Amino acid sequence: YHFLPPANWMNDPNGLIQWQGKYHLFYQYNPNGPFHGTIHWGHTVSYDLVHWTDLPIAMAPSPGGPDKDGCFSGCAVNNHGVATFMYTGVHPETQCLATSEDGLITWQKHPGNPVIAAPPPGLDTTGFRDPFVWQDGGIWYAAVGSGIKGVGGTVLLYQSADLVHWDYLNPICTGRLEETGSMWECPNFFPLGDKHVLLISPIPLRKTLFLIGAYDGRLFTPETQGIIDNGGCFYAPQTMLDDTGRRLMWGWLWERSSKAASCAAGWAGIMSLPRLLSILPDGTLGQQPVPELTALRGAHHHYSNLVVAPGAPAILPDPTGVCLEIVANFERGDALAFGIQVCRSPDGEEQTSIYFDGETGDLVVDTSRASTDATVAREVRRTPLPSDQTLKLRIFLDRSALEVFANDRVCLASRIYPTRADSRGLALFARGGAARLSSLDAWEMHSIWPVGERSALSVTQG
Ligand code: DQQ
Repeated sequence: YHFLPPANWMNDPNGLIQWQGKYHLFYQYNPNGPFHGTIHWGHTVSYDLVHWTDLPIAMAPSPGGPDKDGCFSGCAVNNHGVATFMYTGVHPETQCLATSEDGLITWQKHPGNPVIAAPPPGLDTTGFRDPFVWQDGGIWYAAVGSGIKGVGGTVLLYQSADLVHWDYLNPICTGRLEETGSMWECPNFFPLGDKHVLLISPIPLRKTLFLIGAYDGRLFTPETQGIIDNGGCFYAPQTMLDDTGRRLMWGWLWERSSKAASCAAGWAGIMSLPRLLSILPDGTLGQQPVPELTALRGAHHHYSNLVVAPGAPAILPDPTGVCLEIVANFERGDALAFGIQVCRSPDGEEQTSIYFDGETGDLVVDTSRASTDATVAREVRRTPLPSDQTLKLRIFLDRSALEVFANDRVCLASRIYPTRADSRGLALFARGGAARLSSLDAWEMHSIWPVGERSALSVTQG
């Protein structure tokens, strides 16, 4: 029930926009294989943020053009009724425009491309890509991902009256090389509540950060900072403001298996579920799955008021499966750690553990026993979870994609690759004392694809 293309390679979400009511999701796509290369923009559309319809490829590299070696990441805006992409051409990195006049299906490259031909003169940059554009007071602004050699990642601010002619203003914000890396990919910059938020995907961190702070129209001063998702596979997110004023975010869930495994499967990369962003009372970033996803709930199973004793995990008779949503409310009691295992084989040889570690105060996803395949990533990932005595887990298991939300604030996304056909069970466990499960609701999830379509995918990995 996660979006992915019918075949081949996908990476970053691009060009998110709601257009005449429908949500359009474009994405970095290689139609020539399940590996990064010959980057096009794939395209899919949804009425409800849940079900997606594949549309033809939106953009391909133009031989001889500034994007001849790839149409890299960028965004979409509504320019007085004209749908417009701003994106990066590579070798060298430049910023380009494309527009559509047929409802976002076909795209015409701007004859004046590139519209920004080089980074600002005098700046020794480590990269120059992934424009994120917004309008304020009738003026267009673009934030372009970059870095200054020897200094750190940065976001360069430009302004324009018409999206075609751009003036460089200044770096909005610059990080320290030792802390936040040398190059900030895929910036997103937007107001949220009474703050501004900057999302960055820094090289070489292989994770995405949020910075929350104040913006004076030229400079952004961060006040708080954190990791958006420390699960180890969530990268290059993009956000959009929808017609109801919600700030929605999708990220790329990259593979944690080998290139050979992707080639054998014929595809690589999954889009995260759409997440709703907010500023929490303590000033950090809140993330929740969008409410629309409840439309996928099928057969329902319910448990309440169970004591989870320390020792051997308590196996739940139902449901079993690999496409589930689970909402579990726990009270900690005197347990040191407590949570749920998913994709558990009856003998426990394969299992993925999701739990609260009361000793460190972390939400943990432990995939170290998720698979007997030694070629896939298997590890313990954690994120701080400010908690009183209660834990609300909201788990979206979708074959190899696992997204765990806790207490409506943090999320860990993982990729898991169980090998056994019977790794389908659920179990509850506690360590060091007993916890209490106040309630658990689990749903077998519907597919988002019409019956009979995309059946080729279901017989391969994931
Ligand atoms: N992916 C794109 C770049 C971006 C990177 C290339 C982030 O534009 O910087 O496919 O994953």
